[in-house]
Amino acid sequence: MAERTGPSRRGDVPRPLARWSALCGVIAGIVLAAVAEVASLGFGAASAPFVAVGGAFVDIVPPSVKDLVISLFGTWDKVVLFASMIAVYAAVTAGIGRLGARRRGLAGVLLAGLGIVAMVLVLTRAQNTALDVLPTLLGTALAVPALLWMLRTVDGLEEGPAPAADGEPTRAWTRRRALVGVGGLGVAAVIAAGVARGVSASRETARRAAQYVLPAPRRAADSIPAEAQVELEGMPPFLTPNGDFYRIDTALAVPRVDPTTWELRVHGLVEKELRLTFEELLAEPMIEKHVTLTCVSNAVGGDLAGNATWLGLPVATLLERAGVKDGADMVLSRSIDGFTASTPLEALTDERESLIAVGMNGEPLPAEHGYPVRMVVPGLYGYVSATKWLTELKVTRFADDVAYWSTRGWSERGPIKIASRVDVPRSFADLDPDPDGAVMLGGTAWAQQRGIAAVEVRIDDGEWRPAELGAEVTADTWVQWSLRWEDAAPGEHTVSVRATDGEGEVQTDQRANPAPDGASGWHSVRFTVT
Ligand SMILES: Nc1nc2c(c(=O)[nH]1)N[C@H]1C(S)=C(S)[C@@H](COP(=O)(O)O)O[C@H]1N2
Ligand SMILES: [Mo]
Repeated sequence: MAERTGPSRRGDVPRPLARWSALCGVIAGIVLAAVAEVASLGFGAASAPFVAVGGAFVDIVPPSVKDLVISLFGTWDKVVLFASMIAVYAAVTAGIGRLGARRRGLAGVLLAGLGIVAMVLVLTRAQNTALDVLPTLLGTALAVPALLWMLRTVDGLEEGPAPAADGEPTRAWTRRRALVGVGGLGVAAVIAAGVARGVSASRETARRAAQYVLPAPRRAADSIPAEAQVELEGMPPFLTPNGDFYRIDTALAVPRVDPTTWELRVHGLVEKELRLTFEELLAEPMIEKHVTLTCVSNAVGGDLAGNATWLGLPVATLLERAGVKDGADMVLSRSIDGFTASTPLEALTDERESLIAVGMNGEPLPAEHGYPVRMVVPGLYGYVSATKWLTELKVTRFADDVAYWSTRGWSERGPIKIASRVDVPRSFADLDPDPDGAVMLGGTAWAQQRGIAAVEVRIDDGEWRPAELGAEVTADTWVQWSLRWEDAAPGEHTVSVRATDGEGEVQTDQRANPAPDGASGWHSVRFTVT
């Protein structure tokens, strides 16, 4: 075999041994993660080390990185994060293993150190208790001896020429046995980790299916007229189905909140502190509203916006009951996972009727969207208002408290900017004109709280033409638009769109990035008329 002929040396470790040792490091890393994954099934979802390390990473990355990742990968951000973490983890553990070819003890110490770092990060997660370090501790406690054993085994492979003596295993035999042992351990660990992930995913699904009966609203939302939906292939549905609703949050494991033990605490600058159980909340008079949520990270033309019918209790009801003290100007809402949002007090007490929501499109909130209770505040970006897995409302002042994203470079207030986008055609699509030589264009526009008064469309460098608007349902929902372009000339074109809100403000063409307070600029799409 080639690797046996001339031992090409790096340091004094033969290259094949270096490769074997690196592989041992990677497998020991997998053992650590797999044991911890399996053990974490008996603990909280955020006790799995990858989830905790990823969560800590999300909390410390600068906003520009978050912005970049979301603009590149949208709601795939979490998949990208996990894939990068696995790549980094494989590289680090390979390095540890490689080092172990010469210094076995040091490799063991480094791997243990890696486990300890993960344990510290597990402890920093808001949902975790001290017990949640146990899965990682167990994983580390098994991975270190496994690493030492593997390193010893592969080292034996390189120890001098070992001609087969009588009754002595041949070199080939030893090699095969080592390969089976080390490889088998790796395969078993991968399978165990996969099964554990699968079990925790199916638990998620089972939990999602756990339903309770939502109370009937004391005041139902207006029914949505058919004309709200522009009938054009490729247009999004006016109401976004729960399964298609964009999801943006810092939670790598969806927090598991048990409604039977859930409690909402209202405190801070109030006359009387309140505590409300889930049962008590469901007994409150609920109302229903159509509201379009939008993420501040949404790029021009992006799809981080969704429209749903929400069922909930007006936040104002609780604030009134608690009695807000003079001087308060903000409510800091807190999630079970430690996320916080700073919402101006007036947005929770004025006529927009912000909700403590329990229902989304006629169903209990899906786990990803805040089960069992979240906030829905018309007119403000999600990061300053739409706290999911809500547990606490602290009445306070902007001068005294800072929310999660505001400490990471985002604006402390986040009113939603006017936005409009082209949904049909998609970029670089080919459009066939109809028999009369026309093509249909369509899209969506929103300016929550002000409403959309007009949408204009420009083709190439032509005049702005008024688009036809679908029925406006409320000022807090998006509006669909369409334009029939007569005499569409064959060839390449660019369509641009801009909206005017209910207060007469025309959407600016001034380009701004999402950070620190939302993107602006006109959306354009290039397409070809065939
Ligand atoms: N607990 C918690 N709530 C959160 C967030 C979060 O990271 N954690 N993200 C907010 C942001 S930035 C947005 S845009 C909305 C998105 O809500 P959705 O995922 O239901 O669409 O949730 C908000 N609520
Ligand atoms: Mo967001």
